[in-house]
Amino acid sequence: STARGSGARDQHLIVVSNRLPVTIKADSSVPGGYTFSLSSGGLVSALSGAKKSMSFTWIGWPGLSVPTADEAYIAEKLKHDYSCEPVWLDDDVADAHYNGFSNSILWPLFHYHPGEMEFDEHHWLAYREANLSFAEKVREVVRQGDMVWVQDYHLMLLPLMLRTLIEGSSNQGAHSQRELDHVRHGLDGTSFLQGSEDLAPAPASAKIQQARGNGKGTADGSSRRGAIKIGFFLHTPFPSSEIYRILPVRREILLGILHCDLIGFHTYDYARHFLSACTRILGIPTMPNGAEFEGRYVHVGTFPIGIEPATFQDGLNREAVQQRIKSLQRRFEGVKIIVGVDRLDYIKGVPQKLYGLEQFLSDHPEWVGKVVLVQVAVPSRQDVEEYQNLRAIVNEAVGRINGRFGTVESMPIHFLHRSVSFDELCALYAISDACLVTSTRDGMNLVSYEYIACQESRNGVMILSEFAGAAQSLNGSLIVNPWDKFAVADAIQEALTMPSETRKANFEKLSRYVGKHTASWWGSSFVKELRDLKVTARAGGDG
Ligand code: GDG
Repeated sequence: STARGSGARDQHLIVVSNRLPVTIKADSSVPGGYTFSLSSGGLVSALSGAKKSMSFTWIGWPGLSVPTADEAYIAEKLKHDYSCEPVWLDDDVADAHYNGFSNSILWPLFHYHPGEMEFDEHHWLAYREANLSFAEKVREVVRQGDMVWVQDYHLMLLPLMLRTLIEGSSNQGAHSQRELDHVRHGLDGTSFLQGSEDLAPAPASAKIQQARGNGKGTADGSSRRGAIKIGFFLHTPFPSSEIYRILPVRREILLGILHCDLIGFHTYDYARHFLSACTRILGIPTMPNGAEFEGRYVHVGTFPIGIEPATFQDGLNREAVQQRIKSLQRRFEGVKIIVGVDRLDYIKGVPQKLYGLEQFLSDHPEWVGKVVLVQVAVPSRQDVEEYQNLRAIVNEAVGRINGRFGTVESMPIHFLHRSVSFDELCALYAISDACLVTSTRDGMNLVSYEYIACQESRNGVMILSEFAGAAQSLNGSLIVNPWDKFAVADAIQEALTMPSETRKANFEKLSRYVGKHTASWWGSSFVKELRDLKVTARAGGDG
């Protein structure tokens, strides 16, 4: 197990993400009543590298609610088998935190969809409450000298809460009323949340009530300062400050992460947007690599995430996948294949992709019947209204284009509104002549990396939106503006007719990049930078 041993204290890493990397399912046929399986994903593989060199604990929401009587059993299994610690959230808090504030406010805004943003004070209160539950779990687990690495937009208040709960108080059991008020009210004490007492009933948990009752004003503001290092990584874009400042709680969210020692983004642009938001909204001094905040230097850096290409190469080497590749090749003989793999999310620009294909087929009727788009559209966040609307738009476009260009023998679009197995995904990537990513905004976009990892023998063409973070790194792709359907159509034509020497030269550049900038490289470079940072002690400040 990678859990903290009782022997010599090595560096210990605590990773905090909204979801634990373990899928738990109720199953009455197994002893204990639940099955557990490790999820696959970028973060899991990114940390597998770090796991070897340090002990770690992973804190997150287990993704389900269970009868209270079962919580201890699940927690024990998670801790023992996966070094995980669950944060239990009430269903309504979990829903308002995840579907509400995270996915209906921060997600659209960070992806330049302010029109989709629905600000709701109840969601904001739930966001704070969920962040506080995470903070209390970290406080239980953390020890002096540990590093805490917070992941993503669901937990942007956590760094502030950790400093307050863990370092701001001399007594771990009780924190000052004033500090709690900071968390409950506007975090900077000046926002509209001053009046939050009067809002619709806050989903206040027993934990918060208890914490409020316990507040004895015991902080001395000094003894535990610098006790832990805190890092934060944002997996989405950070938008231009002109968009960001729409957020009613813009100050609170910035202050939330400014309590970190290191803040990471996928690209230099996102880091720059964050820093200029700090200057314009909070008026704090910034430099290209960080900001000064309350006597502490907050380092800001770019850490482009990647994949583990070996996982895909291993996939392709499996006999079952080779068989599947052969059978798909027979099925699509004489036909060029374009692949698309996206969560069905409005940021992925699936309608734009379809309009681009439609334009291509209408510009180049000679290709009708000779090219197909295989689009995997994984259902996502179906509890959020915008996602339901998107589904209707996409269904309509697929129907229209297939109706317009389809023949008795073939349809231009093979649309799968579901997920496919990892083996099927590898096979699909491998047989495709091009991959089309038309995100209107995307923090990075790992699908483009995965396609390249599967193109050793075919050297297919990567057509990539200029609005995906990956466009900054994947030199050798055809970069397009997805809003320009003529440009998308031209890129498809260029991809399908590109000479093999050009494809090979592009592939080699791309493959070198993907092979070097892996997920574990990302994870270890962030952790290393956090570990090596010299923390300048905060001035006595507000203690
Ligand atoms: C967020 C940011 C950033 C998809 N369909 C199937 C399937 N997938 C897998 C892909 C890929 C992953 O899901 C999607 O990753 P992306 O990076 O493309 O996009 P998001 O989910 O939006 O991720 C993004 C990322 O965080 C990391 O920081 O790059 O910008 O939005 O791995 O393979 N996997 C399987 N079947 C499917 O049907 N097995």
